[in-house]
Order: sequence, then C-alpha cells, then structure tokens
Amino acid sequence: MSATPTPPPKINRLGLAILEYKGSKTTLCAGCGHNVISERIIDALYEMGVPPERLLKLSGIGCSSKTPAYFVGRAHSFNSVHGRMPSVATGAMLANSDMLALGISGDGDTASIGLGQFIHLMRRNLPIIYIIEDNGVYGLTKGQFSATADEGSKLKTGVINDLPALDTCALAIQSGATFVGRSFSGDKRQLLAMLKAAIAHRGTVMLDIISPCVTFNDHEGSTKSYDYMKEHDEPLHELSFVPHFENIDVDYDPGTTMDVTMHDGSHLRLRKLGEDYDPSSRPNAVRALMESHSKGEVLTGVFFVDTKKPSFIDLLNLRSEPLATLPQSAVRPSAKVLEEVMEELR
Ligand SMILES: Cc1ncc(C[n+]2csc(CCOP(=O)(O)OP(=O)(O)O)c2C)c(N)n1
Ligand code: SF4
Ligand SMILES: [Mg+2]
Repeated sequence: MSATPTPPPKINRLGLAILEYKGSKTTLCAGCGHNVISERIIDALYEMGVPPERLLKLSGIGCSSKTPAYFVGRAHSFNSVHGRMPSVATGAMLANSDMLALGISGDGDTASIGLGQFIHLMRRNLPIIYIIEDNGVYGLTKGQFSATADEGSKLKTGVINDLPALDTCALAIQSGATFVGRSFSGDKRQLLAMLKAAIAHRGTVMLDIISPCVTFNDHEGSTKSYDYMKEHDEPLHELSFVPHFENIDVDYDPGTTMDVTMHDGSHLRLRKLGEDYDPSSRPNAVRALMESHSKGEVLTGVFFVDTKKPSFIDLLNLRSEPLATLPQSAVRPSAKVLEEVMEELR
C-alpha cells in the first residue's frame, strides 16, 4: 500500500509559509491576551503577504512590549525605553519611509509615562500601526492600575480605582490619527479584519485592543477580564476586509454596508448592526465613545477612518529611498547652497 502524500505547505502570495512569520516562543503567562494578539498579527501579516524584511517592529516596556520577539523573527526590531517608542518610530520612518512600522505598546506604556509622546505621534499622522495591548494594569510590575482602568473597577487585593479612565481611542481621534479602532483579543474575526485594514492604511493607525491579564486582572470586579468583555463587548458593525490582490466582485448592499477604499486599493467593509454609523466624522466618533461609556458598554469596531489626510512623510516631501542608500549628492547641500546660507547669516 502506498503512503498518502503529504500535502504541500500553504503559502501566501509571496510564496512564504506561515512559519516565516513566527518568532521566538513566548515567555508570557499562558492565557495572556497579548499572546492571542501576536497570533492575529502573524495571521494578518501572512495573509496580506507583507515581506518579513519590510516590517519594522517597535515597542516600549511592559509584557506587551516584549511581544515583538514572538512574531516575525526575520523583521527589523527595536525595543525602546518606557513610553518612548513614538520618537524612535518617527526617526526610523524618516530614515526609511518604505518600512511597515508596527508599534506595540501597553496601556501603562502609552497612557502614563508615554502620554506626551503618544499624543504628538497621533497629531503627526506618521505611517505606523500603533497597538495598545490594553489590560488596565501594569502587568510587568505586578498589576497596579493603569490610566485606562475604569473608575470603580477592583484589583485582586480589593483596592478600588477612584479615578476616571482615559479613553485612548477618543484621545487619538481628537489628536489627529487617521484610523482608530478598538477590539478584543478574544474576537478573532473582528481583530483580524481590523489588522489587515491597518496594514493597508497609510497614516497613523491606533488600535486599542482589550487584552486580559490572566495573572493580575481577570477576576470579578475587573472591567478588562474575559468574562466582562464577553458580557459588555458592543460591536459597532461587522467588519470584513477584501485585500487589493483578491477579487472585489463580492456583492454588498450599500443600504446596510459601508465600503471604505484603503490606500492600496483594498476594501474595508462595515456592515451595520444597529444604527447608522459614519466613520468619517471625528465629533461623531468621540460622541459614540462617550455615550457607550455612560451606558457601561465597551464599544468595539473602527470608529474613525480618513484615507485622504497627507501623512507626515508626504508633508515633509521626503524621498521614498532609504536615507542610508542616497548618494552624497542628494544628502549634502552643494558648496553654492552653503555659500548662500552663509550669506543670509552675515
Ligand atoms: C522609566 C521607567 N519607569 C518605570 C518602569 C517600570 N515599568 C516597567 S513596565 C511598566 C508598566 C507596564 O505596563 P503596560 O504598558 O500596561 O504593559 P503590560 O505589562 O501591562 O503589558 C512599568 C511602570 C520602567 N521600566 N522604566
Ligand atoms: S503578568 Fe499579565 S500581562 Fe504579563 S504576561 Fe502575565 S498575564 Fe500577560
Ligand atoms: Mg497593561
């Protein structure tokens, strides 16, 4: 009897198997939401056919910021200091704007020590996917409340948080980010579609992904636990994504579904689940978020998209070639130009 032949490994449009998108083995706690987000990032990069060497992984400090080690081992990577990833990302993208920048941060890394850098990144519209793996605590330093913890939520020790939470999505929308959404690590479909659309966007994408910390914040009284999210997750719409390299002739009803054409020609489709929602208005997006907070819901979905605003790279009129490969003639002012500058200063 002849043995059944092994099926060939599945490959993406670059001819790469999913193994090429994996990284080191995780050292995070089993069940941590951050591990699930790494898995979805691997799926999204593989399915979109992103060349591993085009990816630039960036992070700050925290359990979340360790995760770039656990996906796409062949990519470029920079683990910066606490809350300072945005300035490193800005420098890197100015030096080579052809990279796909993917920044992984935590709620502590972003909303406490890194808040100033975060806001300025959002207002510049630098092309980057900025992900907050949001568990409401500083997981790495043993579970203190972060600034995204909801007022009234409880630590394992019984301590109640008396301060109001910062909504990083509302902040990003108000500050100028051009693609802003919230998802939950446990919602595989929604998160994957959102990540793929993020890859297709040219500008600042800010995704706040609720990612339960099973060790310090998954108990009763927490508002970032698996149980709480299962009960309070309120999807704004159903997301689907058609990449530019796939057939777009999939029918949709414009009465119930909004189609957003992304920068690379891909399509993000938002099928309404309740009321009409227009993701092109910043005031509406912030209002929807505030209303959902007052109802005690966790609204998820893509709250805001603007595919027209020029990115920071466009504004600076930078060349797309990496700085390191430009000839001297392109990076050094000529003697004549220098002489003119000196003349102005005399
Ligand atoms: C300058 C500085 N201050 C404080 C710390 C201590 N510290 C390390 S990680 C962290 C918070 C991490 O929280 P978060 O970003 O939410 O990541 P998580 O571990 O929850 O994924 C803090 C305060 C540090 N490493 N550096
Ligand atoms: S402490 Fe919390 S955030 Fe850190 S790895 Fe464990 S479960 Fe994840
Ligand atoms: Mg955290």
